[in-house]
Amino acid sequence: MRIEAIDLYHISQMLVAPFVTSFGPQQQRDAIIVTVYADGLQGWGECVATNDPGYSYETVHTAWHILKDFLIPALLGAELDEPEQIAPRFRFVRGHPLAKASLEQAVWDLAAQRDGLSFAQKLALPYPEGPRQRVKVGVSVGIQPSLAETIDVIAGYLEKGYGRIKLKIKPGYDVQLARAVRAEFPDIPLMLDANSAYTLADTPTLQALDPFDLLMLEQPLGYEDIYDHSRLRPQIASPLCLDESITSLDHARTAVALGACDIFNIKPARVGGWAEARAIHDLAREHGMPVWCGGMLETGVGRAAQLALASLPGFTLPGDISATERYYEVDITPPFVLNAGDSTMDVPTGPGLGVEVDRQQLKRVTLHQEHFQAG
Ligand code: NPQ
Ligand code: MG
Repeated sequence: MRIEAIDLYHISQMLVAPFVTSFGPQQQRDAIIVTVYADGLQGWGECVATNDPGYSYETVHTAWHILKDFLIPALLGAELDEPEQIAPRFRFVRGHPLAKASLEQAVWDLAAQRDGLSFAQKLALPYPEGPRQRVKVGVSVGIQPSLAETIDVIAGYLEKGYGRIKLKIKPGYDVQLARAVRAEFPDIPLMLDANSAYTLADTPTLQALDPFDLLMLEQPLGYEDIYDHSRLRPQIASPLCLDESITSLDHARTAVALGACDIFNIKPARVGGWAEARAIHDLAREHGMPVWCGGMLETGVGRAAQLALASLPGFTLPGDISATERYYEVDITPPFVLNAGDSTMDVPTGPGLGVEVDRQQLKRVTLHQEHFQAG
């Protein structure tokens, strides 16, 4: 494949409800949609960087800069056979995994189309069992204005058929939240995500979550920390999951060696792409650790690729992948829906991502676009 041209679209969509985490509220979801053209085909990718450097240091603007000034020039005109060649080609740029992953996603889409495979089939080539056809999913609930509203919101999602609830917590909004939710819903699969809002000094608070039979506690400590998590883990009963601090296979190996966690949340964007995400999945599998696919409030373009990743055999826990209506009233792809009977979503089966982008809608939500052509 010769990479002939690339388009970037800075888009902005309203969320159906504000998404509040320990680092603040989000009402408007901006993202960058990427199109890569090669051999008469076009591949789509999504950069999940946000407006603020909260979850990651990357923002829509830093990602645009890194894409435009470094990654796109390194890709235009290149001859590539497989998407696994992208990460080595981008190694001259340190960090910026969210920017890198967006182009890698588009190249996976291209290569899968070329091979007449779905993204999931292409990713699952190393595994004799192939990809799953549907994947277990759950919903990630932001911090609500009150406990009563949290209970109502959870009840609404359970009614829609979601079989796993994740709640965001922060200091002062944790133990009483878990107690209230457990009192109302004694049996639901429930997990909490702190997005790095605590330190080891908060160990007593984190221990006070022990009685609530959590599926896991996600990223309680520093976003770059692995060592303190390894010290916390034997002191709490809740299985410990790392998100923010696993930004590469190297970090995942360190976490395994230190015994820092029981579970990985794998987000391809956070680790610089689907090849690295799959390698972390393989490492976890070798060590008998379950993994699940995290979410960044993706558009349908990103959601299709999340579903492909979650179809790999080691993704045994429900992912943060929800129906389109949980995020957007109208999206740039046809809506993804929940199979309410078993809290699953179907993995797209068409060639590549297997979703059609609605170009009219893309145009409507685009703030700024730029075209890059091989010289
Ligand atoms: C997590 N996501 O697992 C993240 C983090 C996150 C679905 O829980 C704007 C857009 C703000 C995406 C804040 C979920 C965000 C964001 C947090 C993602 O930690
Ligand atoms: Mg998280």
